[in-house]
Parts: sequence; C-alpha cells; structure tokens
Amino acid sequence: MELKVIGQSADNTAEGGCSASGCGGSSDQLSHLPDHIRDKVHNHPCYSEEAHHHFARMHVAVAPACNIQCHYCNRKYDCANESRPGVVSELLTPDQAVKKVMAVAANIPQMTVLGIAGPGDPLANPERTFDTFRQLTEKAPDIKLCVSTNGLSLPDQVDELCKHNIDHVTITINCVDPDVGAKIYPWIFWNNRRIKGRKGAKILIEQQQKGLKMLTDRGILVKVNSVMIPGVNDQHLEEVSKVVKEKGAFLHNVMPLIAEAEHGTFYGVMGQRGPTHDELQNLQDKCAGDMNMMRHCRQCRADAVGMLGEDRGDEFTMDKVEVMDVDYEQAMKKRADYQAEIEAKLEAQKSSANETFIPLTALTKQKKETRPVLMAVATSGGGVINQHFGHAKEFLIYEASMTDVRFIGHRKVDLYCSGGDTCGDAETTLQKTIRLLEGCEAVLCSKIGYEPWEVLEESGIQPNGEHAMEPIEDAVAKVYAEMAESAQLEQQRQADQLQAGA
Ligand code: CLF
Ligand code: SF4
Repeated sequence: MELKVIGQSADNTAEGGCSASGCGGSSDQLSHLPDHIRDKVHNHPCYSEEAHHHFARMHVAVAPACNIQCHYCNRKYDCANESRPGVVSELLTPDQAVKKVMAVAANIPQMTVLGIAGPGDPLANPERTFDTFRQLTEKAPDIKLCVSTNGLSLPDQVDELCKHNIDHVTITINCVDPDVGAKIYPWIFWNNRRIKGRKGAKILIEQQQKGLKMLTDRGILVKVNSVMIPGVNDQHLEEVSKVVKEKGAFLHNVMPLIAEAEHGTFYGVMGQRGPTHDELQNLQDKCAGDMNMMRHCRQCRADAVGMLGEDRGDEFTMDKVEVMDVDYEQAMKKRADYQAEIEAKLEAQKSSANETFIPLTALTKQKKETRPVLMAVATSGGGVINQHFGHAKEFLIYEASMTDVRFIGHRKVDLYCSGGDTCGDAETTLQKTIRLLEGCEAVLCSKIGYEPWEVLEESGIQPNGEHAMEPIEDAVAKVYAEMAESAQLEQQRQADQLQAGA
C-alpha cells in the first residue's frame, strides 16, 4: 500500500495551494479546483505537475514566421517562448503536421496534448496554425489543443482560438514596463511597420495584457511564461506575476534564459548570463506568493515529441510517418483504455494514500528543529524512482523539510554511462554531473554503480538505491526522516551556525 507522507502543516493548504509543493498542480492541489478546470488540467503535462509524470505532449513545427524580435532568439533556432535552442529538424505543412500527430497518437498512448509553439510565433502564421487545429478537431477529437504566443496579435485571434476549442494558451510575458521591454525586444512588426525600442515594447505589452484579459474572460486557461534575464527583468518579474494573476492567469512559468555565444543570439554574443539554479528558485518562490508556479518546464523544442524531458522526435520524422499505417479509430480506443488505466491507478493511489496519511514528523523521533535538504531523484516517469543513476538524462530536485516535501525543478545532465565507447570520458562526465547536483545532499535512484557511489559520497552527496519503485515523495520523506534521526541535519545546522559566526 502506498504511504502518503505529509508535513506538519499539510492541512494548512490555504497557505500553500499550488505553491505548497511549488507547482501547477500535484494531485492534492488539483482537488480544490472546480470540476471543469480539473478536467482541463488533470492530464495536461504542462498544466499539472503530477500529470507530467504520466502523460505526454507533442509539438508540430508549422509556424516559421515571427512578428517581433527577442534578444534571446536567433531565427535559425526554435522559438524561445517554448523551447530550448536547437534547430527544428523539419518544418511541416499543416497536412503533414496532422499526419504526424495521428501517427504519434497511435503509437504513444500517453499523448494527450498537441501544442503549436514555433519555431516562430504561431499567431503570426494564422493560416498554417488554424488549418492544423481545424483538421485536428475533426480527425483527432480526443487530443487537447494548446498554443503558445508572444501575444502581439493575440487580441485579433481570440475569436478564432475559441472557434477551434483551444483550451490552453501560453503567452510569453517578460515585462509589464516598456523601459524593461526595450532591453529585451529591439523591435516589433506592427501595422506593416517596424517599431523599435520602448515604443514597440509598449505596444507589445498592451497587446499581451489585452489578449490575456480577453482569454480569461472567455474561460480559456492561460499560462504565462517569463524568461528570467538577470540584470534585465529579474527584479521585475514579481510585479509581472502580480499583474497577470490579477488578470486571471492560471499558471506562471518562470524559465531561465538560455544564452550561448554559439547560438548567435544578441544576448549570447553579448555575454548575457542566465540565472543560477538558486536565483531561479528564489524568484520562483517569491512569485509563488501570488501565483501558481510551474517548475517542471523543460523548455521544449518546437518539434518535441513524448513525455516532458524525453524527445522521441527521431521516431517520427516525416519519411517514417508517411509509411505508417494508422487506424485512428482503433488507436483512439486503445488510447482511451490506456489513459483510463492510468487515471484509475492514480485514483487508487490517492484513496489509499488518504487512508494512510502519516505526518512526516511521525517518521522520525527527532524532535529538534532540522533544516531543509535538497535531494535529486532519477526517474523515467510514472511518479516513482525507477532509473539507474548512470542512465539519468536529468534529475528531479525535491526539497524535504519537517513540514513538506516539494518539487522544485529539474537539472539536465550529460549521461554518465552510455556504453563502452565512452568509458574513457566517464570520470569527466561524472564530475560534471556532480557539479550540476550542487546543493543536493542525497541522490535517489533505482541502482548505482560502485564507482559513482564512491565519488558521490566523497562529494558530500549520499547515494541511495533503497527506494526503487517507490513513489518519489514518499521515498524523499523517508530518506529525510532517516537523516533527521541520525542527527545529521542537526549537526550540520550547528556546523553552519558555527561557520556563520566565525
Ligand atoms: Fe507545448 Fe507549451 Fe502547450 Fe505544453 S510545452 S505549447 S503548454 S503543450 Fe510545457 Fe514545454 Fe515548458 Fe512549454 S514543458 S516549454 S510549458
Ligand atoms: Fe524568437 Fe519566439 Fe521571440 Fe519570435 S517570439 S523572436 S520566434 S523567441
């Protein structure tokens, strides 16, 4: 039976809401939502943190043009609104996109959402975007439709979005102050003219805010993405969070700037840095006071396919899709059964968890005040610890304390072990992984080799393979309780105090 572990103030949900575990909806957080909203988010991997462990999304790259310029974007690369830098492998026509969606849906039963997120701005390519949505509404009615935009032409497109039953819209809003905007957007293209600097930023901001209000007035769920750019808008994003919340946005996703010189972006070339893990988490925590925060975003490519954090795009290139024989009626039935099975499993877990609610404090006899601890978790999905340390492409990061276990983000790492040929590089890659896990005191995985075990221990990170196949939050809570029992956390706290005093 699954053990549901809660903290001392777990019934104090008013304080936390989504922010209690830091994200746009774990199971408990969805329960306070009205039914019609819960229906929209419960299997959307971006709008629900829990759903991202179980359901997949895909993007189709049908929208090449853009009507603004962001300093973090190079047209050659995916739209940074919803992506990480990386060329789109194939630009698709709407007909090709529809074929691809149906092929993916037939082969990945967890796929619930189709998003259009670039490589330019979907609403700057309205014919291609809406042709794709129109065809999919008819041919694949079981798939949720989602779109992401910079917002410039959003107010003009709201009616069309409603017509196609688009229930989820993301707007990238990096500022509500044109002076800040002028540092992010060199120009916009508006009424057939290029408008530069503050004037252009002001128009963009007005359009974004107007579009946001129009959507929420119509009951469409809006997620706001913001790119955190240290020294440019980092101090300003709390204000953005307040403003968009007031206008009814459902979720705020503060993402780190990705800027490398080799991407050829203005920020990359100028050496503008992105935020550190701590800076990002601090800002997300500050914004969480006002808003539901998304912390599990993977800054996907505009042609991403699969669960968040995995990319199965190579399995569905157009040459492969063209020769796939898809019986969508049959596939739709299979998908419905598969997804019902996942839902039933989650429901069963929730009710058994409700019966066995155990406060975190009950897991430890340690009564002294203990400090919070960061732990890294290796998982390949399903909400359980089920991945070998050496096979993890990313680690989920959880913060455990005596009052809570909360998901706070993920960190991408290079593969430690990818087979014999790369063994010569193993040490370097392992060291890199350890650097990325900075701040974490334990790593939970299904298995781990002897060598990385030793190196992790030497680096002050305790490897733990004892909780394979257990639900993540339960396992994290148990490991925390063990650390508290062994007085490890208290001793460390005293050492920290001594050091601070020295
Ligand atoms: Fe795609 Fe975006 Fe829809 Fe999700 S992604 S259009 S809302 S279906 Fe999700 Fe990817 Fe983050 Fe976007 S993890 S980049 S938030
Ligand atoms: Fe690039 Fe997207 Fe910005 Fe357009 S909106 S410039 S495609 S990041």
